[in-house]
Amino acid sequence: MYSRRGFLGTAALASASAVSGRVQAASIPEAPHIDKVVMQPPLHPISGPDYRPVVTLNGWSLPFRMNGDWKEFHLVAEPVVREFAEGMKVNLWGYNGQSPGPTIETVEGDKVRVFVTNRLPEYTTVHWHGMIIPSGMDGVGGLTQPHIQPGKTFVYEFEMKKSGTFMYHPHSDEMVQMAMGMMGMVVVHPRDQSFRPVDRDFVFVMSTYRVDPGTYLPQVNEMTDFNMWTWNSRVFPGIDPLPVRLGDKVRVRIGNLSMTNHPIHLHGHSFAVTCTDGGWIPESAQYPETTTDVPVGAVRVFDVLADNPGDWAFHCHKSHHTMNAMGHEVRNLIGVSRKDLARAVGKLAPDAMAMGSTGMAMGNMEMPAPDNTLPMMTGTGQFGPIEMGGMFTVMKIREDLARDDYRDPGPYKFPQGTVAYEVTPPAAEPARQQGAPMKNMKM
Ligand SMILES: [Cu+2]
Repeated sequence: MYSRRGFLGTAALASASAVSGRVQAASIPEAPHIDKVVMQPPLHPISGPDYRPVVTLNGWSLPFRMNGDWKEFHLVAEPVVREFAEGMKVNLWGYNGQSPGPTIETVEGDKVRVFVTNRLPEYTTVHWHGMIIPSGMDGVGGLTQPHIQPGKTFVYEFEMKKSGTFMYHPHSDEMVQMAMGMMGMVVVHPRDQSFRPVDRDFVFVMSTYRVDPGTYLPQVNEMTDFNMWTWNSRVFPGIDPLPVRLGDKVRVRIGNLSMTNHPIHLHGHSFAVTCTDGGWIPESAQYPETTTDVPVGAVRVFDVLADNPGDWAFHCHKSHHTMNAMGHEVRNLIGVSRKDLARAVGKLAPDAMAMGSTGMAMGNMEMPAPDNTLPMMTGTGQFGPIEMGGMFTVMKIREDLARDDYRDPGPYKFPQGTVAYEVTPPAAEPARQQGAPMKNMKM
């Protein structure tokens, strides 16, 4: 990667002809750059109205600077390397060192100026999904603006007319650029701090990739057969947990820029969807759920009272989406006699291993894999293998968390006597006579 100093110099030079008359090229703000894959601490506002900042799973919020009464951000579209989970790195396109790009966090009524510098090998634009802005700022290449050529910088200027949760992504060679991971979230806090305040506020965007085992680049022409189901371009066990203090009111903002819907499910609680990319849902229209479907090209935000301590699975309910690189060519062998199968296969291939006749539970038996891919089902909890992948993480609700502490609190210490347990069956087989009266049962 280039150094920050070198980058700023060339960016200012390259963009001199592209910026509008209202802004001088010399005044382009610094473009912060992060390539860490863990959630960065919330970015508390340094000026303007106060708000409780969001945290981005495995990501960060983009710092801004004030220029008069404008909030100025600088996005740099560029190739990045993203680790999906330990053992797998993928060459993606993103913004400011990461894919997805940083969350852009502002306040309702803010005047926002976003500089976009293109460091990709092809042109791009940025579209502001769900935001009410002038047509010429909508970022649809060819329709509302010229495409941003490589090396050039464009400026988007608009007022944040309404609060809520929105997304950004290119509207320029869209199929390729979205399949390469170019996307991010926009959070606009209400100007009135008493409007539906929460204690913790998480945000992430869902995207999917097909990265064949042993390769490092997504297949951008893939339409349906993806094998990497990601939250912020991470898969279990690489997705950050959601640490929550017992009793906190928690907001989770979920964007979907993948090519299919994801029914997102939280264990141990019921929640209400309070906001979409269209705006806040009136209280009278909210209802309790434990799973909410997030359609393609949409945002769903739910609020939940974290009143049940523990380690709570939080995941997409399509079971194929909680797996990593999975071959779909596997035969279904459930119910097939393992002995017969082993004998039949053994004749053809003496070294073959018959497996999966009682399901696919493999426990710790991870087989040797090609370079740069991930086991289909993986991860270990305090009681053994978790056997998940893809869109799965854990909301960790603890009594003893400090207010702004987002560090992983480790596994839950279950109070004695609260964990499902094994019983020892009686020594003799219980009688199972059909229709026999209970009193005749011999124990
Ligand atoms: Cu899903």
